[in-house]
Amino acid sequence: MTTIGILGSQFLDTPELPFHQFPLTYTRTAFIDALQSVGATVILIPIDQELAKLPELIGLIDKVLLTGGEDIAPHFYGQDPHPLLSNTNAYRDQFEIAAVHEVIRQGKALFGVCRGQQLLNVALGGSLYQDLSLSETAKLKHLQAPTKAEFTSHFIQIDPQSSLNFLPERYHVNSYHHQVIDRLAKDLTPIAQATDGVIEAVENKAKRLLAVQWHPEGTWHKIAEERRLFDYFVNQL
Ligand SMILES: [Mn+2]
Repeated sequence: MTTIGILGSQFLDTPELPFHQFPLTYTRTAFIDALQSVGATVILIPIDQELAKLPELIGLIDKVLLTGGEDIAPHFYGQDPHPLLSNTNAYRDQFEIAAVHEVIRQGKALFGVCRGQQLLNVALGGSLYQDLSLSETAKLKHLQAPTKAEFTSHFIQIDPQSSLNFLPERYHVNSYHHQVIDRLAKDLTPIAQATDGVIEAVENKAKRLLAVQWHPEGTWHKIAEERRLFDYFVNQL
C-alpha cells in the first residue's frame, strides 16, 4: 500500500469564499479520485508555516504530489514581479520548496502537476517566465481556459528514453498555464516539449522526481494513458 501526501492549497481572503469568508485549506477532488483509483491511500498535508514540522510530515507518507494553483512569487527565483504576474501565496511557495528538499533528503518520490513542475524547477534553482508573452519560444495557446480541462488542446513530443515511455511519443494534452520554465534547474532533465519548445515534463530518475506541465487530473477519467500516469506515480516511481 502506498500513501500519497497531497500538499494542500489555500483560499486566503478571496471574496468568493464560502463558509462566511473564513480562509480554507483544500485540494482538487479529482486528484484524490485519480490516486485512489490506482490503489493509493491519500492524505492531505496542509501548509505549515512552521517548517520545523516538515521532516515529521514527510515521514508519514511514501510520496508527495505537488498540485496546480497560483503563480510562484518571483523573489523565490531572484526576480521582481512583472505586471503580468498573477496571484501568489508565499506561504505555500515556502512550504512546498522546503518540502521538495525534505522529500529528496528522505529519498521519497515526488510528482508535480502544472505549478508543481514550475515549483520543482524553482526549488532546485531554476527560473520561470512570469508570463508566456515574455518567452521567445512560447508560441502556442498554453492557457486553454475557459475550455474545460477534460479536453486536450496541444501536442507534445515525449522522449522515448524517459520514464514517460509508456505514453505515445506524439501525445495530446490539456494546457492551463500562463507561465513556463525559463532556466531549467541543473538536476532536472526535460523529457517532453510542446511543438513550440516549451518544456512540458521533467524528471530526475535517481532522485525519483517527475513533473508534467499539463493536468492529468482533468482527463484521467476519460483517457486511459492519463490514468496510467497516476498508476506509474503511485505504483512505480
Ligand atoms: Mn502547455
